[in-house]
Amino acid sequence: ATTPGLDAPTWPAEFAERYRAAGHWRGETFGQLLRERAAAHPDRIALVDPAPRRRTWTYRELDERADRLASGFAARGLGRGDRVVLHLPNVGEFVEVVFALFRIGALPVFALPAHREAEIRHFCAFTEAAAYVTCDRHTGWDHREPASRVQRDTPTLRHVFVVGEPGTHTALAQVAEAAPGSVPATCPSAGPEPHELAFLQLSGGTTGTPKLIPRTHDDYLYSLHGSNEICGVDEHTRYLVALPAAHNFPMSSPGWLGTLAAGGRVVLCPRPDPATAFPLVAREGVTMTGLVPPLALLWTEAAAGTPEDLRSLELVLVGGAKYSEEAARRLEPALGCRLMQVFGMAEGLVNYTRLDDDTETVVTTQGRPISPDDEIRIVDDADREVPEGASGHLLTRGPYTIRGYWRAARHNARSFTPDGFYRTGDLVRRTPGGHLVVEGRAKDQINRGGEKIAPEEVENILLAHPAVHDVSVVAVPDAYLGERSLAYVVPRADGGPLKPADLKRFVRERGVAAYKVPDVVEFVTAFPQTGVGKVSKTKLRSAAATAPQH
Ligand code: J2J
Repeated sequence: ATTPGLDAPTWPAEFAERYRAAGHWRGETFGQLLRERAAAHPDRIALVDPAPRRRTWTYRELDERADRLASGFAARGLGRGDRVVLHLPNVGEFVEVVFALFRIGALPVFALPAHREAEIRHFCAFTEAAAYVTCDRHTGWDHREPASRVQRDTPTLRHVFVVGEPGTHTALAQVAEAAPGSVPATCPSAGPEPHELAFLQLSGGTTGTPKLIPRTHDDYLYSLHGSNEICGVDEHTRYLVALPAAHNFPMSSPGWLGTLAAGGRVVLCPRPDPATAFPLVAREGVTMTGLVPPLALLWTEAAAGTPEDLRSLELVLVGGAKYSEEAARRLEPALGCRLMQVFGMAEGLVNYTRLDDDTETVVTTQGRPISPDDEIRIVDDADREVPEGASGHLLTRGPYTIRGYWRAARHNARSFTPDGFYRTGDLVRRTPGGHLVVEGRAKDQINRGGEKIAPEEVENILLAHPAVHDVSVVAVPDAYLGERSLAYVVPRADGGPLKPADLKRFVRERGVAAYKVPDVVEFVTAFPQTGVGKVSKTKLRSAAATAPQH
């Protein structure tokens, strides 16, 4: 089924009816949810942004700010269905803007703070974005000039809003400014319907450009309520957003949106390192957070020597990449809190270990699905079910897993089965207790400590270098990150001398996120081939894994 205006396949009517009848889809929108929370407990603190000076928002203030911004956006012609590329670090304005856009039915497109001009350019062009929201400077980067260049080249991009000093653009603060008497108490335009899109999330990606994931109010809210129940999120929860707020994990598992849905308190963390995060945990009484495995490792190691009081921490969720069993065993004693593993994906399906699981299950599995209506199939290369307990490709379908990417018909035919199962590209097995264990990956992707790299994207960049004849980018095991990226390069015979640093710089200068720059570049004369004359990534990966110098 495809809904007009949705630009993506959606759930067939019989599934939608089932999910509504089961009470999964409640017919609620994010705009309404915040309004209700604000009415129920207006003076409770919803949001804390600690840096550079501590700012707080009560539920009433957040609701009012979202309304003001929504009115300002609407006055500037933004409305239902318009795409708005959002490119902000963990600052309070991020949350304000998201709820303002939810309220007018405009769709945030969640760029990551690490993204640079090349990615932003693609998101704006591909989504035909009407606006781009960014900040003046972040981690030494000035975003305003790239924004001007992107706007110059993107005809649909009518607005650039900037948090901080706007330069030639519009200050976000000005959008929310009330011309006296002109701001209505509530947002003027009709809000979105619960079955409509709420936002576009980014896929980790296996192709040259990342695919966009269309999530609806109904389906995403269901995943939040489910996650809250499993993680015990309630009004006493204080959730630290250590990872980038735009990422699906800290947004929804249970994340800052889950915490707000439960009436809890969200504490934004500007950087996830222990030196920044631990004092915040202590000062703000943080009870819960979500970390990728390399950070969980850092936190575990730093806990012993810290003068900070971490006793408020109750639960740390770890996911995004495989967490080793021995690292998992050390977390609870070191941090004095519970561990939960989470295996999720922005496309939908999220698995958690449970609070009442025994330690063995928590440290050796990646959990089980949120919903009884999450359908799991584990299949072989020919899509036949493997024997129970054997490893195979994970396919999934359910009340919060998309049926197709946004405006990607050709790719959808490959990434989804005809009956609507999403091909996750993950290799898993199921334990007798029903938990999933992630055994590997069939998709061509590098998982660099939870940051996903599509080799094809990096290969395309390197192929544009005049001295490069051919290139293949693969993952190499790394003790800290889990995986790093290695680019095997066949230089052109007439290309002149070429050093690894030249190629790394070349990738960096294309204006892409730093995590995509190959960690290692190695020159070879030819690639191993598969039977059909294609480059064998399997052989390259095993060569990379066994070569001692990596
Ligand atoms: C192994 N691989 C994992 C895990 C994700 C919660 C948590 C994570 C994400 C996420 C998310 C893994 N062990 N515990 O969206 O809500 C790999 C798999 C998966 C891919 C999805 C959430 N947890 N992975 O990481 O969309 O390969 O979402 O298919 O970024 O990360 O990546 P992403």
